[in-house]
Amino acid sequence: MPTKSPSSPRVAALVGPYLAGKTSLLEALLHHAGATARKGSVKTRDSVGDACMEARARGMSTELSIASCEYLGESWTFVDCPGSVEFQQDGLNALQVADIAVVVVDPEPAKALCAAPILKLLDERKVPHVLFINKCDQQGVGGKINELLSALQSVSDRPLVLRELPIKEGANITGFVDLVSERAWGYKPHEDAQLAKMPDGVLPQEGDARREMLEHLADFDDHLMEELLEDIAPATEEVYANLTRDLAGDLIVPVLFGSAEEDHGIRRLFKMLRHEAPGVAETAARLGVADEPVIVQVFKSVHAQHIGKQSIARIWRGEVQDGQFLGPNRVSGVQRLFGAQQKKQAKGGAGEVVALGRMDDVQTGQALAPGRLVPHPWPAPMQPCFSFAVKTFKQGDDVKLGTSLLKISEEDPSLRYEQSAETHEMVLWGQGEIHLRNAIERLKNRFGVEVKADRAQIPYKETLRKPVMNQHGRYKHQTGGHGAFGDVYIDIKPVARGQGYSFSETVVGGAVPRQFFSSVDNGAREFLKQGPLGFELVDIAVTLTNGSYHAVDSSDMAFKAATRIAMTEGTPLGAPVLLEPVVTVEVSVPSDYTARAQRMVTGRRGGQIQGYDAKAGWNGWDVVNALVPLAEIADLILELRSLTMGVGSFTWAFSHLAELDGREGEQVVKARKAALGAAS
Ligand SMILES: Nc1nc2c(ncn2[C@@H]2O[C@H](COP(=O)(O)OP(=O)(O)OP(=O)(O)O)[C@@H](O)[C@H]2O)c(=O)[nH]1
Ligand SMILES: [Mg+2]
Repeated sequence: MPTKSPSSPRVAALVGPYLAGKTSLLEALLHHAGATARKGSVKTRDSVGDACMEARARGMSTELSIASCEYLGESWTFVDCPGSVEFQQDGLNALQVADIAVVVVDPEPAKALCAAPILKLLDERKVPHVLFINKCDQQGVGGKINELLSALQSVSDRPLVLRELPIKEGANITGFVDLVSERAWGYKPHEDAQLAKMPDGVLPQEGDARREMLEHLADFDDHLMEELLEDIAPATEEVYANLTRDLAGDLIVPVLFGSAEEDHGIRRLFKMLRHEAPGVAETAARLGVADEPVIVQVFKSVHAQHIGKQSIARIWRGEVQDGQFLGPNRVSGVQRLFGAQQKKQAKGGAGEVVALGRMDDVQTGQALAPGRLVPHPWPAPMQPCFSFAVKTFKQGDDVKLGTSLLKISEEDPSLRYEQSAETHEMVLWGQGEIHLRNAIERLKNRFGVEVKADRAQIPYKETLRKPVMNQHGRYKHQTGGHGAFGDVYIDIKPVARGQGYSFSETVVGGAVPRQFFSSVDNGAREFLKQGPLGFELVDIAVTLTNGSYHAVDSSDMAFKAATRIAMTEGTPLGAPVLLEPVVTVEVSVPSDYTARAQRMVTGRRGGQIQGYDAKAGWNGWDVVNALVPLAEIADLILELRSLTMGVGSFTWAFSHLAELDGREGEQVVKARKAALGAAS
């Protein structure tokens, strides 16, 4: 092949299911490029990726790791993304700036389904991607490769195009034949593969596999199709050109294999990326990046200790200098990243990934030009599906908790927090229990805030089922000097769900002077905060019908107090009933799991299926729509994931309040009364 002129720096995101070997692959790629003197390992906790405390402690990636290196005169940045479904957000954001994704998968056919969500997402967003089947050093992998490929094909909408044919000894893989150059290579432990003679037994298979590869390419190229029909061998250049074009257009998914641990197939993968991955200009065009001479895209924010905020950005076009104004801030430091290490540089050029210092007003997802923001679409963060109420151990830590939560949710937009107006708890929302426990560890490790976590309370409410008419309330107080006197008769009536509270009066003859109407209204409102069952009372109409007053002693306070007395005595007579929030849930699962997902929903108290349908644009997936009480979705994600090999997910939204009586209702009220008793 003719040597290509060095292209601008490119970005590859390493994605794929949990523990498939992405961080190990990063290590292997960096070592192959000569960027590390010694190859580290996730096992010995000295890999370039996963350098943060939490990842090391858990033995899994919990946030993205970025490392830039040079390979054969070209610059590459790898973004190693966590595989766990609970830590997906960083990967989703990295894919918004990557030229290509390398989907690392396990060679076990039974685990192919785990790659389904990421493959769907890449197709949906049209991100060019290749598959790297890792761990091919494992015993017996050679015997499973065909089954694996068909299992993977069943979860990919795009055709998987095998680029290499494994050479096997027994059931083990010992090398490969490159299907473009048709040369055979033998693996050597921790060294580059060596050119070898093509084993005789492989030749017929090689011919078939190459033909299959060319047929896939010919589906998108008439010239190649004609050549195949006429049995003309296409020129190697033409095959490469097709591979490059089809990859850039996300028409095909080339498949390579190897072992990150043993360094098998790493050079092949790297060279494939080098020759075929699109560059920054093509990616910017694919994503519709605005036509600005200088424009960068922030895809990750970090609050590093002693350094302050850093905005990690890809430079789409132009040059970024230290000290220049970008967006609303002046850049204070341009750093090149290599895992935990940073190297200061004066500027960054198109294609590079750099950390920009002190961009305090910039958020992840923003595109920046000198001195201003540039509109650029950015996908909304994942909706949280799991929560904990968090409370500091030390009382004085509350302010620190607030600022630290802001920082960790800036770092990971799939974490959210809110001070619940209803339960007054600080609620931390995220993608699952490990995600939240990890966030809590981060609060401690990085910001020194220790919190305890509990299941968040459900914001129950209550209403009345029967009207209470003509309820009397009288407040009379005499302690020398001015007395206090208020006297009211009110009707308390339930209204339709969702209508809220209203006040009216039908007082005749000035029995209660007009100026005290609002006192009665406010007295009732105050009472609503805590009804007879201990929760907010909703959907109630209060009417002041009658009363009396005292020319001197009546006051706003006295009428308020009289109303409170009427409400306190009257509402228990109105058959109070608990109301619980019910949410609409949209469960997304592969069709094989639809029936199980439906059973999971109907197995929950009050769970009602509303219907199910094919998931738009997701061939082979369904969505199940259901109504489920909020209390019943607290751990729904845990059950759904364990039912579906981790690939099922759901979104939810508040629907309505529904009456909760019977034993469940009684238990809630009992617990509430006990809590209120303990607090008073
Ligand atoms: N046999 C074998 N094991 C491997 C290979 N690559 C990775 N592993 C092992 O697989 C496990 C997970 O490796 P990681 O590199 O952390 O996987 P990952 O995909 O980055 O994991 P997450 O980011 O947490 O999803 C570790 O125990 C590795 O030693 C390989 O090529 N062969
Ligand atoms: Mg990892």
